[in-house]
Amino acid sequence: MKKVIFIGTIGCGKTTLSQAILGEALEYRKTQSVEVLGGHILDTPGEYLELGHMRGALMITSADAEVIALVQSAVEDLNMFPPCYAGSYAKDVIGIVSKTDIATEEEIREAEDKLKLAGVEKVFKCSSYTGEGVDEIVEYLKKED
Ligand SMILES: Nc1nc2c(ncn2[C@@H]2O[C@H](COP(=O)(O)OP(=O)(O)OP(=O)(O)O)[C@@H](O)[C@H]2O)c(=O)[nH]1
Ligand SMILES: [Mg+2]
Repeated sequence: MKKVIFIGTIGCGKTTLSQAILGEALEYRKTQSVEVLGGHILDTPGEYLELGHMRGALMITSADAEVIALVQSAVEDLNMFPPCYAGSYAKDVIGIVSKTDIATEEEIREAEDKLKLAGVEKVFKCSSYTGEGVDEIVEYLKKED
């Protein structure tokens, strides 16, 4: 499976999605620093995106990943991804809308728009709670170029 790095705001669901992808029990654990989960997922703390001065750390950490995944919660208005942010990574950048189980269609569309403005190539929509959309992400990560 390709190495992926999850980038998104505090509480957008990166760690929970990592657990869902790895087939682990979903349990809340605040991410304090960059963690490697299951050998191929780089999970980052939301602070790295939200605090401007930590963004450089995301760039450096992403050097180890083959796929950059920008995660946007469908139930959060905040958009922390600058326009064309994806272009600053010279890699595959995908978007993931999380928490679709508690969002309206419109909220999901708005989250998708935020990711598209950030310049992602492809958007996945998922819920770690129901598992909806998680397999598609796994398939993408398994696919060889
Ligand atoms: N309803 C719903 N809640 C979710 C989903 N994914 C995560 N959550 C909840 O959102 C909260 C934050 O999830 P985390 O996975 O810890 O978020 P994170 O992005 O890792 O946050 P940081 O580690 O602080 O950067 C937790 O209470 C989760 O249970 C989901 O798909 N649906
Ligand atoms: Mg986390």
